Amino acid sequence: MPAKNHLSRRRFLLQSGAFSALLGTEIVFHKYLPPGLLPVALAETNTIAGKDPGLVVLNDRPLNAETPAHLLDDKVTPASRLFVRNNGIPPEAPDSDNWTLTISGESVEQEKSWTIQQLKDNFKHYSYQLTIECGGNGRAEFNPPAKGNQWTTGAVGCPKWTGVRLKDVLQASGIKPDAVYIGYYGADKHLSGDPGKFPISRGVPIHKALEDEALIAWAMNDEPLPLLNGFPLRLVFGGWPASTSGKWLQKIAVRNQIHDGAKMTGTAYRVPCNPVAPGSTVDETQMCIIEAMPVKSLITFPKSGVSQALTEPMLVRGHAWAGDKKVTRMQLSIDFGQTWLNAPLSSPVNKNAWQHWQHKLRFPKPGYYEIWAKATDDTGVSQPMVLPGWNPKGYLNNATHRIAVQVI
Ligand SMILES: Nc1nc2c(c(=O)[nH]1)N[C@H]1C(S)=C(S)[C@@H](COP(=O)(O)O)O[C@H]1N2
Ligand SMILES: [Mo]
Repeated sequence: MPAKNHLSRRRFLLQSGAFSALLGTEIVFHKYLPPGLLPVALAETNTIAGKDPGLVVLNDRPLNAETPAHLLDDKVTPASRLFVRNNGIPPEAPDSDNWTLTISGESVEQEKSWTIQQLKDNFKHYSYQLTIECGGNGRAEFNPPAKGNQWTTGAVGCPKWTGVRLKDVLQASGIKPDAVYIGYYGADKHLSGDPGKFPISRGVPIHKALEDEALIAWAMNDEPLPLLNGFPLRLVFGGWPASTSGKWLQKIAVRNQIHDGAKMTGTAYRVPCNPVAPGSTVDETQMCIIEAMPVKSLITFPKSGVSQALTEPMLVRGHAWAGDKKVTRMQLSIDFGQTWLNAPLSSPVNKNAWQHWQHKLRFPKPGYYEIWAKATDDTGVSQPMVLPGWNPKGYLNNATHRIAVQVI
């Protein structure tokens, strides 16, 4: 359902006079506020439990909210600043003590269920910082437009996750040699209310599932997962479309074929195998499943629109990531891409973690500038300056991030 519903609910609150309470202060000229007009302060904030008020709600049923770039400045994304992407209705109050994870499917020797305590007791714990990014991050810029949440740049984050290795748990159930894929099932409900339907059930090829960094996680930044991010248990596959990182995880099926759950088929999370003209209709047989995400970066400091004194150098910083690869070069431009400066770049703390870069910039004279940021991965592939290949669902937009600067 579109975001306007969300707004109309807020308008209702306004009519009932509750807005002053939400703002925490009196709206002095309340009687002159045109009916239906949202106080700016409220339009710019949200009231999602446990989330930073700066997250921007794109849809309220299901809930989808993204994080403005300047709120992603932390090296380790705080739970309060990790985006939320829901396809269905999350479980209301999951009972973590009695939660079970079942490993099943045609390619395991033996179906097995584990409580979270059993997972904690039977397997070694690992913590990794893993970047998760929605495959549709950046969708808003595609033209012709693609349906779906109009993510700008904020459906990405890199918290520290703790749990057990998926491979250890799979091996304890015995994986048959014909295993090719895993598929997850979560406890969220389909929007239709039909209990027979899953809102989403995706997965990854077995080689990704068996990597050291593929986790069944119960913690984010040493705290239990936030409910909206999958409490009490979720999968985390860093560097791949975050749609593979199943939340409210109840079951993993080890498959002897490519998993065919909800949103694995048709055009969902697929792009044309070969480039197509914008607006084309693409035959399903010509669509390929998205695997590792492409190289990308964000400027997280300063905030776009900042004023900068000409006499001072300006500190600019952010993160860069490249799916399963490493970022090897980070470049900045203040002249719309005519010339580029190399910015020092850190190594990732572990595979699939984003890297950090920073640089001090000087400007030749007062006026309007844009800072463009471009990352290059270890195979020499760089971010495109404008939009990458158009695709029907608007996935994989890794165009350079730009911010505006006023030099005075
Ligand atoms: N069970 C379940 N898992 C899910 C989803 C969902 O709707 N239900 N959404 C997926 C998608 S599309 C994304 S981008 C990520 C978002 O993770 P986050 O909400 O923790 O940021 O979760 C994935 N896992
Ligand atoms: Mo997603």
